[in-house]
Amino acid sequence: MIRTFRTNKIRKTTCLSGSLWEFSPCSGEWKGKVYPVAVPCCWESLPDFSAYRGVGVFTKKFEAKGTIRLVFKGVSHTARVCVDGKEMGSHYNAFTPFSIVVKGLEEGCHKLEVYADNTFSEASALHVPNDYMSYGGISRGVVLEELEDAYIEYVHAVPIKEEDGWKVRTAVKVNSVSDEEKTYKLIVQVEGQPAVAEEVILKGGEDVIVEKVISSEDVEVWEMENPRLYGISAVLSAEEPVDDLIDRFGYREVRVDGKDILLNGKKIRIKGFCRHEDHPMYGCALPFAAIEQDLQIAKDLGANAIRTSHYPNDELFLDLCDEQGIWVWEENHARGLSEEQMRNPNFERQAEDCIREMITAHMNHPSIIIWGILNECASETEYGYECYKKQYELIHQMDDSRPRSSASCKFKTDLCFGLPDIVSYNIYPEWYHDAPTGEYLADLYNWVQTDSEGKGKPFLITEIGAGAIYGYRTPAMCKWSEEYQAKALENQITAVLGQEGCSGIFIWQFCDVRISFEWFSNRPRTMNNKGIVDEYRRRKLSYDVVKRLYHSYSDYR
Ligand code: ADA
Repeated sequence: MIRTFRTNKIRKTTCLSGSLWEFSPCSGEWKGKVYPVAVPCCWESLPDFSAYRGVGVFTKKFEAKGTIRLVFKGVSHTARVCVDGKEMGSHYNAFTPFSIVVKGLEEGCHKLEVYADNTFSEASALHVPNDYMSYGGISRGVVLEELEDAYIEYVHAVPIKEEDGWKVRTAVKVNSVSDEEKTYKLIVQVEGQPAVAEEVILKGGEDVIVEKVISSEDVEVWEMENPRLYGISAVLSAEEPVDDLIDRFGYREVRVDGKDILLNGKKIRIKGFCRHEDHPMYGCALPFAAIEQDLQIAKDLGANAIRTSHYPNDELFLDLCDEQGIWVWEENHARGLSEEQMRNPNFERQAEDCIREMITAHMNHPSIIIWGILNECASETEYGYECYKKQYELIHQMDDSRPRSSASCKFKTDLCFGLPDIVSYNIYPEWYHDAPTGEYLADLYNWVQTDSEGKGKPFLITEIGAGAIYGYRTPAMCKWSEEYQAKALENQITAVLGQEGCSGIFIWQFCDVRISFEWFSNRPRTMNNKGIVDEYRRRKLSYDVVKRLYHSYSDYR
């Protein structure tokens, strides 16, 4: 399963994931041995590979003829793709999609080999030993598309609210896969509105972006209480229809007004969780039902928002958030990189590629209300400042319809608060230090509002929490016990949601997650144990505390 709805009626697509492939490790004790595996999968889920770091090859046979496009929603973390033994392309980063066009295939059976690599080296600036696991494998869906001479890469729809009503800014990217110049008709239609037609002259091998602003009438806005989604379709025709693409979007406006974040004009109060894509049975390759179950649990807890810490998520998750009116902070991939790590020669390109791929793929999701970057990176140094600045500018160039932020842990030394639209902090009073949350937070907030360039901007707590080992209960209420975590969260949530001027909270974190075994810190079980549920989604004592508190605050301020 790739999306929760049908994306093509003309283009022929076959889902290559959701079936058995062959997997073989390229090094180690089991080198060359062939295992059947259900893709998507992380090889850590296979009994022989729970700690394999290296390269592994996934093989699948497919039938095709002519020009095809192979779409990969996520390969962890570096992919090299071969068809019939010939290398066709490569991609870095587990958490963003990519595609590869292969031309001139003879009719018949062909062999696809995907070499996935989860090793750490200078070549990988973002996947580094860290407080979450970098798994190996084809962790998201794979689709085979049969193409004619041109195809539609994306159809973007950005809702714009003006005094006289709603409009949609559309952009359709059409790519030629032929050697000849051809003329096409492109028809774009927003559900219920008149179709817009345009002639497109496409030179061989080139691409064009066709932009239009479409006025909309009788619009229902997308909001938590009524997450109304609209379809947008693009159809490309020559004498006959050649290709199409269907997507969804929502009419909603998110903007910052002084210290408030406004959604459709209402001041929101975020009651959220930071969530890693992680599961003990599936690694980061969560099946659809497991993703939906996480959302059910989050909603039961009274949450209205999820932060996709610390990378772009599977689109199935975003589809479900769109459908259920859940707000999303989506961020590019980076956690806790020092200035030295940001000086890795690959850092800038890999981080910017991640932003480009994230926004291009996820532009239409109404659930995404904030773009985040560079969680806890070197925002206290001059060099770090330049990196933050470039990345914020890149986001703004690609999408000026959403506010931007980044989760800082640099306290009063952060140099970057002049750059984002929202000031966000990760803080751990009552866990890494014992200061009472209320006093600690008030002091930080006052500093931001008086002495920093974040003055007058909205303020969010993007992480707060405490660790608890599932099942460890003691009347001593010491750290790592479920009792301590429950008490700490009670104090933390009450203080954050009671702080004047604060737009909300993302609890760290939804569930316990596996960390890279190479990363050593105060992490019993080689897990980050700050989940409200453990890795199997079993409730800790804090569950009822969070649920009571989250349900007691309204979604708007
Ligand atoms: C940081 C970081 C998280 C996690 C958390 C913790 O703030 O952003 O990824 O490591 O700390 O558990 O300490």
